Amino acid sequence: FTVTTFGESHGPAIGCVIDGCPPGLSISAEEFRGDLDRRATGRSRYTSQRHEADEVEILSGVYEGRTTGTPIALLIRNTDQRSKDYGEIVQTFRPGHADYTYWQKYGIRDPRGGGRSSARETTMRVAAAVIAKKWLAERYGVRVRGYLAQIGEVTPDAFDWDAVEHNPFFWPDTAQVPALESYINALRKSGDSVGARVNVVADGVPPGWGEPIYGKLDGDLASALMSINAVKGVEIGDGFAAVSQRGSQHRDEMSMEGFASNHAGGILGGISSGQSVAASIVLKPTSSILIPGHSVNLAGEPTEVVTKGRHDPCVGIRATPIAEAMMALVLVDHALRHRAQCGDVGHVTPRIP
Ligand code: EPS
Repeated sequence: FTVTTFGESHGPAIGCVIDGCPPGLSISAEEFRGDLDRRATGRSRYTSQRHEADEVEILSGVYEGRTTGTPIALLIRNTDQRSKDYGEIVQTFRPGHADYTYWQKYGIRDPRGGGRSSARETTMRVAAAVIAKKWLAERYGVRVRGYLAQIGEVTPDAFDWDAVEHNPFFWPDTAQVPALESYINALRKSGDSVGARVNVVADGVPPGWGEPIYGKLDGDLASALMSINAVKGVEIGDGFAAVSQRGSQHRDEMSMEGFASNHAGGILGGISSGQSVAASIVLKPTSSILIPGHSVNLAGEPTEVVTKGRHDPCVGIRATPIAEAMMALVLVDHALRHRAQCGDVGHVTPRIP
């Protein structure tokens, strides 16, 4: 199950091609709406105010509402792009942006804003993962869910999965939502941005997914999650907190009633243990801010950059569905690989619940 995407933020369209999806899965264009809306800009006051319809067209790989096993091509036309020359932006390297590295690599500046480096690209990952999530749920009962676990210095006081889908922050504590609203409003007024942490968990993953060395489940997850725009850190299970733990604390003891804890994040030796697969990502504060910053221009002269436009004060707010998508895409690929090599799971004992 592989996905490639194409398109630029300010081009005519974005899209993806999914290879290796099993045949027979029922899917319709309407089913993409939920997750695409969760990720989209302009759906609340606390994200970028670019208004995109994000309507999916299924171009191939689906016949009479079912996947055929052939490549699935999905397309979303950009409807609120600004294709005109970005003028000032194209002459300078915005600090913290990919402008400078793209220039050093390709020697070409796409005059249409962030182009391929824009988080707009993540739309197609979320679209592809709608199919992955559905197959994982139907075939194995796997559910992939995420939430915002920290924004700036604020962490949740309480945790409730039900709260997560009922506020624009994917925040697990409803009581804190008004405070978060004020926090983001003040941040926007100050012209600055802030980082965030997103946790993502897959329940129902059977033991056995992942490879021992090349293609470890945690290795592939780390790579997939790190590939999300603005991600600067990835943790599996306890992650970096393990530095101060003892072995007696970190190892997850077992009995036939189950695992006593899940410090490992559901992965041992690169292979799923049957526990929930848990990962965490940190997204940097958005680089597009109204506070002037020093940089250089194409002529090599010093310059000051202020990035105006329709930007997110915290890109992490919209990252929850993206993190879920990347985890689902890794899991579906490993599910198929495991099935191909070992057949279906569940034939060895003892099996810890
Ligand atoms: C983004 C900048 C903004 C966001 C965009 C991500 O776009 P624009 O170039 O239009 O100002 O709106 O996000 C999306 C369009 C999207 O669908 O996620 C960036 O620099 O990453």
